[in-house]
Amino acid sequence: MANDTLSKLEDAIVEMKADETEALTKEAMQAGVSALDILNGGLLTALERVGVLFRDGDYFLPDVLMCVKAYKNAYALLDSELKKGAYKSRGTVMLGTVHGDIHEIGKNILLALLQGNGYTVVDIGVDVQSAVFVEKAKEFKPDIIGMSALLTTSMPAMKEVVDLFVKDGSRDRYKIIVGGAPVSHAFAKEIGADGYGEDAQSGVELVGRLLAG
Ligand code: B12
Repeated sequence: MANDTLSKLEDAIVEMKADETEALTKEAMQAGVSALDILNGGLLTALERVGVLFRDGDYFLPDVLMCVKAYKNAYALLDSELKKGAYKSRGTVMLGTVHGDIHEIGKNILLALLQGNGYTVVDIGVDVQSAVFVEKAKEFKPDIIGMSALLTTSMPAMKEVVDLFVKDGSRDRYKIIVGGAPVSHAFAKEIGADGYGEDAQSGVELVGRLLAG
């Protein structure tokens, strides 16, 4: 029954039925499915399918935007659940999507899970100029800085940010982590980042490990 609702929800996102996703999400929540399971088993699986349709030329950008709208209607109901957790800040994480890149869904999921796990999160947005990461770090004094990139063309900006911290002399004050579909462990190492998370849950675990020293 719950699985059936999740697969209907997945289909509704892929089929751009924004008006149906809210009701289906509520239905799954009422059936006792956790927000994280709805996210992983309905919303993210839908976006994966949308990605394949887009890559194969079956969907165009306006279609993807309609799917994202349908996704957002569902996600809005899960957001506050994902952020619920014991509060007493375990540390501050600053997150941003690098310059040239406006993809924000992954960053926002990581943000919600980090908040739900008791971290204070500062979101500096998308398409963030490299120098702005350094400026904002001085302002917010995070323990960890997380960068997201979804485009192979925006990945070099991650190295630019790390290099700017080195040039500024403040590299050792922060742990820097990276993520996003095209990013990898090897890339993180190559650019001098302190870690890579392949999904939001691994990101939360990575933050925990880095803060534990
Ligand atoms: C939705 C989407 C869009 C939306 C974005 C809406 C928004 N508000 O974010 C719109 C329509 C705007 C868009 C635009 C474009 N897109 Co687009 N988009 C996608 C799509 C379908 C889904 C991305 C997504 O949100 N995935 C779901 C999230 C949850 O996954 P995620 O971001 O990877 O995040 C997870 C992990 O990676 C990790 N994570 C992410 N960040 C971080 C950070 C840290 C620190 C850590 C630890 C972990 C972590 O945790 C997350 C949760 O598990 C992908 C295809 C795909 N399947 O990936 C294409 C895709 C990323 N887009 C692509 C392209 C080419 C574009 C455009 C250039 C298209 C165009 N011709 O204009 C533009 C670029 C605009 C720009 N300058 O950024 C390509 C990229 C190809 C490449 N390798 O470079 C893809 C792969 C599609 C494809 N198959 O060709 N896009």
